[in-house]
Amino acid sequence: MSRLKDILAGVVEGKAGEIGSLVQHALDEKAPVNEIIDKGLVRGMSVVADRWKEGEYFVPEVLRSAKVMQMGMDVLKPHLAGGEIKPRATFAIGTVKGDLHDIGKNLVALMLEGAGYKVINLGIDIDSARFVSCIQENPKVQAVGLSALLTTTMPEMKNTVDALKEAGVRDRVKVFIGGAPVTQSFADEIGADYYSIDAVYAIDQLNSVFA
Ligand code: B1M
Repeated sequence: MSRLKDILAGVVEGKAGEIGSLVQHALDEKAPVNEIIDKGLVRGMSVVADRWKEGEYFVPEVLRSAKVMQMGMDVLKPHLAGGEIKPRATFAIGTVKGDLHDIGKNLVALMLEGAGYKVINLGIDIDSARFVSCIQENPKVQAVGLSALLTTTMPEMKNTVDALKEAGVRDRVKVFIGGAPVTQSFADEIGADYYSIDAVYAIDQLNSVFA
């Protein structure tokens, strides 16, 4: 669908003034919300990631595109919301300490909301104590998601799992981890319950736990 290609191009080229109406037009034309995300916004951000890798894009271009992608997601948000339905479960998510990347984490949060979960989005640079206090303060939290995009911040995932154990709350929650450098073997090594390669997979995993 050419509208999705326009959305993809809008993210890549950072068209802040146009993205909202492009996404709205796609919705008006009954494009499925997941397709607008996967084939438009997320695919656009993958192109941006490739250009960054190739040295064609620098920080300002990447930030501009990230902002445009978020603007597109904001238009979709009401169409993702689970409404008044009782949430399947409460899920707390954050990017671990030292890590400021939040595009993928926010995407996971938004898509889980859309799939009927109550999501507590803690933000970025979240230390293990904050994850612990979130679980202690919110007895309904049944799952926690940790995001890391840097190899240097992955150890913070282990610190967080260890801190949950030390605080005696580890058995109350399922721990999900994700982010570009994270792997299943790393999840096994640090004692996380699930490794989610992407947002769609995270939804499937949570749905299998909280059927
Ligand atoms: Co950064 N950065 N960055 N960056 N950045 C990477 C990650 C990098 C791979 C780029 C590269 O060099 N090729 C590299 C990391 C190298 C490494 O450690 N191996 C890198 C670096 C080095 C850095 C800095 C150190 C650069 C510098 O300053 N010298 C710096 C670090 C800042 C910090 O965090 N302390 C930095 C800064 C930035 C920006 C601020 C410019 C910007 C972030 C803006 C923002 O997030 N608000 C940025 C960006 C955008 C990227 C790239 C280009 C794109 C990341 C992204 O948003 N992808 C990235 C290159 C790349 O990944 N190829 C790169 C799109 C997003 C939808 O995918 O985040 O993978 P992703 O999320 C996916 C899955 O991973 C998964 O689901 C998501 C959706 O499907 N997932 C989860 C993620 N979290 C999950 C949690 C879950 C489940 C699934 O819980 C249940």
